[in-house]
Amino acid sequence: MRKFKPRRHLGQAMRVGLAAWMLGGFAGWGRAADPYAFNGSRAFSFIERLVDFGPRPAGSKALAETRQWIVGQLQQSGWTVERDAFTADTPIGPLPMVNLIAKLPGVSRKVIMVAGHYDTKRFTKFRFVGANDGGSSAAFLLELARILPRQKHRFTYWLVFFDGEEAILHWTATDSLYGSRHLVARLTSDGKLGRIQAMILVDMVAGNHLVIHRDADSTAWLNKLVFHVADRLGYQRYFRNTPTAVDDDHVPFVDAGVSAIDLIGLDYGPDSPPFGSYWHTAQDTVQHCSPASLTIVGRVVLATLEDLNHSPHLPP
Ligand code: 1BN
Ligand code: ZN
Repeated sequence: MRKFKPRRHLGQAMRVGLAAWMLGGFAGWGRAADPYAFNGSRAFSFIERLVDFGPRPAGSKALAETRQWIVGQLQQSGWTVERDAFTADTPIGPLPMVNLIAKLPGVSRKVIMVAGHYDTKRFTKFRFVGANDGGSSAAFLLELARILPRQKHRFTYWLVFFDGEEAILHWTATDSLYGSRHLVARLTSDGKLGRIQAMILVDMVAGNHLVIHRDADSTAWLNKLVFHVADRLGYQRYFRNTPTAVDDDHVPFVDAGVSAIDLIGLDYGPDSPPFGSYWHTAQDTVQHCSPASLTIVGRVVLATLEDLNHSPHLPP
């Protein structure tokens, strides 16, 4: 893996890493954490923090507080953050929504986007904290935000946190995907959509029992690449070549001609596949999430980004 830090920092990092490895090795604590690797435990701790904000539906005070915290984390990691604010026309009236776009310039102005949603579905009859559904995607992006600035990369990276992925009442073409539909419209009118070479969407990637089916609506070459990377890493058990189509934030991008893939862990909970019995219930809690699942998806996404950065098939 190519590192981006000056040699002085690398030397220091290596000395610290070596000392920690020796300490860990001698004490029998196993290998020290690689600072350039995706740390599922740290991502899991971000989920715990997000859940502490409580239910986070679009337009809520809790989501505004969550957003402020996310922006602080991204800025600490060295990203420039843009707020894409808009008013969504929903079945319960106009709601203020805000997508967050964190940017990290590369050698090229062409963009690789990694995205997820940070809102949780609005439920009135029970308390829904969305540890996996809404929490895992935001936490995943925050962990990536800590790693990517340390790596050499050809493309500009955008980490996008979508607001209003969830239906306010019942999922329809107009009551869902508010943030992604808005961003596609804005980038189209700004003439910037064509800069995006690939979009990788993550959703529900922390469930204890991780299974990612091949999404039939995703772009074929990206599916092929990501599932090939998962094979290479020995993760065939988790990335299954069983085509399943799910409406999610990648669809407005695919429809607008952007190459995009959805990595969504549908089998969340013991029964009722393909969605799992914890999905959209009070059972979507940290107890049903696992750092190991986040690590698996994190490794696959990081290795995919590495492949994309070295792909001769993408424009410079
Ligand atoms: C994912 C998480 N989705 C909602 N929360 C998208 C979805 C759309 C899932 C339709 C099932 C059906
Ligand atoms: Zn949901």
